[in-house]
Amino acid sequence: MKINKFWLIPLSLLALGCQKNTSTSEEVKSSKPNIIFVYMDDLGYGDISANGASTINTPNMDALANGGINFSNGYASSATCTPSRYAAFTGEYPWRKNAQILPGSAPMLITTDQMTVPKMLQGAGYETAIIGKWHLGLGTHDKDWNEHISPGPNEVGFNHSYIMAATQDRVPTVYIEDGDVVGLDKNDPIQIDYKKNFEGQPTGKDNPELITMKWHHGHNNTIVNGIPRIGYMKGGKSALWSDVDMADNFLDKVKNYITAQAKTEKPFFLAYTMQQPHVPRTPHPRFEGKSGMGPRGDVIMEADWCIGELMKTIKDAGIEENTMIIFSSDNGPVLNDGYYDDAVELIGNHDPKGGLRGGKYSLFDAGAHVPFITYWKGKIKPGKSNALVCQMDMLNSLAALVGSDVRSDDSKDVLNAFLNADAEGRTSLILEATTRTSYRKGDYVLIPPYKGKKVNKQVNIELGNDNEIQLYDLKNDRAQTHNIAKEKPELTKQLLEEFTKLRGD
Ligand code: NG6
Ligand code: CA
Repeated sequence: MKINKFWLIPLSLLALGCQKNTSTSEEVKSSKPNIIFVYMDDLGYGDISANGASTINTPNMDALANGGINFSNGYASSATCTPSRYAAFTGEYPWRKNAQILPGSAPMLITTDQMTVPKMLQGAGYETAIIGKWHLGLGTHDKDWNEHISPGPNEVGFNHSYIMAATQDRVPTVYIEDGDVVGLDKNDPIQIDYKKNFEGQPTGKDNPELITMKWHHGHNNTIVNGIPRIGYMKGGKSALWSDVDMADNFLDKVKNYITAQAKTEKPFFLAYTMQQPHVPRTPHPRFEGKSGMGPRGDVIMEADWCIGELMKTIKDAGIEENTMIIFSSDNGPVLNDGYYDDAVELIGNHDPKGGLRGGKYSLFDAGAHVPFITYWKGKIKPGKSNALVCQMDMLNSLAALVGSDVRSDDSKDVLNAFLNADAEGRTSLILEATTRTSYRKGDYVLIPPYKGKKVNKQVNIELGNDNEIQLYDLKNDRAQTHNIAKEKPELTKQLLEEFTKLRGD
């Protein structure tokens, strides 16, 4: 058969195009792309439509999932925020430090002599920043919020920080930029107390007439913007944030940072740590009522829009093909986390857990098994991966990527899995939920016996506690409905031994 010359050119172009799209891990190792870690707060595995959500639409998160690698076995280290963030940024298991949900007044958990992802990247020539939620403690025990607050993110590797100290439901309800409260009037100093109220200050508990969002459990201390919070705060009026503008505010800072950095020679690392869909869920009026699922659905749509804006910013700055994105969430989903906001009532058919068992706070899988996506236009070939990966692996994997020789014992170099959907991840992982730990090995997960209630009734989540040891085969039983510990005594024994050894108990 005669080859039609007409086809030769397009075919060779096609081949070139393919080549570009299928760079192997080897080719990109020791390259220094910009790295953006997009970290959601309490977003469940099933909350994005790319992972099966059908009543909620997340086109921009889906674009990352479908244009990058979407992991079906991606984990936070823990089922709550502080420990997960600790592991993600330090590459160390959080239970080594007994990391637990911190009050807004807590001193910083990461010590200034510890290695962190941003510090490692600084060493490799990166400019680094965090914009959004912090929740790893700030300063020391007796810090003064009206003075420069240190140590903070800037002392553990971030050249720039624009953060909220803890969570949206905890005081202080102010932004802190590079260690200083933004917009503070020194004549109206901030006072914070997590134990007792300041005299004469209204609270959610005593002044229901002043609140616009009703508390369900906890969250009945100082009222800010009509929302009763955790902890007591006095003063700082000119610095108080506006809840409905929080997403736009963080996004604005993110846009400015990226646009400015793109003009420099240096690569950058940006942790964009979003506050959604953690409580209190306060969508900007543009998104109010948009999901039909109440504020929880609305803020997920708002966050999705923010991610669309983030991608536009990257494209406009001309750095789309030189920017790697890692998208994930700090822990699994919860509906009622302390306020009446219709999350339970309007959930309909939506399953934030995506078929997993448990949720936030739980040792069952939905606690830490979260959306996990790596995206890098032109470098990462789109695909679905079932490799086991954890946010804690960022340290060793990104070090391998940028040619740094920093490594930690707990973090694993899963760079190949980050870049290639067919590559393998880690073989095992210890998971944590409110001080308890479990052991995932391959497709099995072992949960040792724990005393304590089986269900947290306030949030209506199964916690994973049982008097019996539990073993599940997630490959054949993703929903953890069948405890096979008795059917597989040898395997149970072997995993328990491994787990005990790894925990060092
Ligand atoms: C809990 C809060 C919850 C949430 C959580 C932290 C109560 C009763 N519950 O203590 O609302 O703030 O802490 O969430 O106060 S996390 O995502 O930052 O871990
Ligand atoms: Ca969280």
